[in-house]
Amino acid sequence: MDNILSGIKPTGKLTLGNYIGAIKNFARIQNEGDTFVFIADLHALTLPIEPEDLRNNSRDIAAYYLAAGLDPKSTTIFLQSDVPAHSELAVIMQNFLYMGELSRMTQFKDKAQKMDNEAIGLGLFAYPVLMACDIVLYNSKRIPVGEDQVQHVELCRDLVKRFNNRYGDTLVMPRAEMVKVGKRIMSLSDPTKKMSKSDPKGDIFLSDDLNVMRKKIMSAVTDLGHEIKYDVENKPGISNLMTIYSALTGKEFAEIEKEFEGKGYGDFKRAVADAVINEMEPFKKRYEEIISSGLVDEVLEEGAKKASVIANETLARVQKAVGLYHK
Ligand code: ATP
Ligand code: LTN
Repeated sequence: MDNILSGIKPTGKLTLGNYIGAIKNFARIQNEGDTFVFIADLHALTLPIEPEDLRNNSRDIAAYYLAAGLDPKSTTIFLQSDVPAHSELAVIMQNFLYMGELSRMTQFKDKAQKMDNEAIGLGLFAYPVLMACDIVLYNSKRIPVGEDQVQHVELCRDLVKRFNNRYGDTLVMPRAEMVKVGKRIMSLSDPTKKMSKSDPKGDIFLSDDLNVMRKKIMSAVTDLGHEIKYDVENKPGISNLMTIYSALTGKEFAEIEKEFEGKGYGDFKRAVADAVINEMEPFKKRYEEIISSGLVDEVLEEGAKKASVIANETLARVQKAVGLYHK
């Protein structure tokens, strides 16, 4: 069975995009291999963040993982910063990814573009180096992510190839995989933009009250016309709502089109809101119970211990391969 690994950076409140594109899927596939799901807290430091927010966001993500059904018995859940091998490996691997390719990363270009050139940290530029280390440390073959992260996994593949060519078969080749429906949930206020926790316009947050979620869906931007039809080009708003509805109910697009034949946007939005609330109500309840139970600390402590074993093995293998003395 192939090792599976993914992570989320605790930069803000999680969105319905994170839930559909990532978390819900992690829980679905966790028993298909040795699964590692972590909180990329070191990655969250690549943009300015208050210490208190970073701490709270990290704990929140762990609780959401558990609430979504990730089972600590089958999935190793941990904090990236609790496993020092990530940072140690990054210092080695930064020599095998190049400035040219790092500067072509879409995520870097997008984030850097919004910043003053003088204040872009080296960590933001080197983000994919650390991410590649996250992946290779666990001999991971399957990397479930949303569409925006595929480019980073591709770069990790380049690194693995380069490293193995130079030093022999040391690292396992990973591959990104995405959910069939929902790999890129769009903003409800601008369905041409990704729903993103760092650009919260048009987001549904997992922490929103259920009635706020309903309101946001009812006022989502829709398109000209009145037909419920999947057509991303001409009907980006309705197509996005159909994607959310399909991801949560398991219904195919054709089935949804049939269900709402002759009905209007209002009827459809009500059904989408019901589907979201159906899913979120028990999920949020579990989250509340977990947050107040003390379970998070326990799970993270156990997870870091388990993760360290395999991470340290890989680190030692790499140190030896490159010729670091005494290893
Ligand atoms: P940020 O805005 O801080 O860059 P984000 O909301 O894009 O964050 P990440 O932490 O980058 O979230 O993503 C966590 C996981 O959720 C990744 O696998 C990412 O691809 C996925 N994801 C994020 N946004 C969406 C979305 N709108 N639709 C589907 N998947 C998503
Ligand atoms: N960059 C990812 C978070 C992340 C990740 C990883 C995902 C960090 N390391 C390794 C998959 C594998 C993000 O922004 N979601």
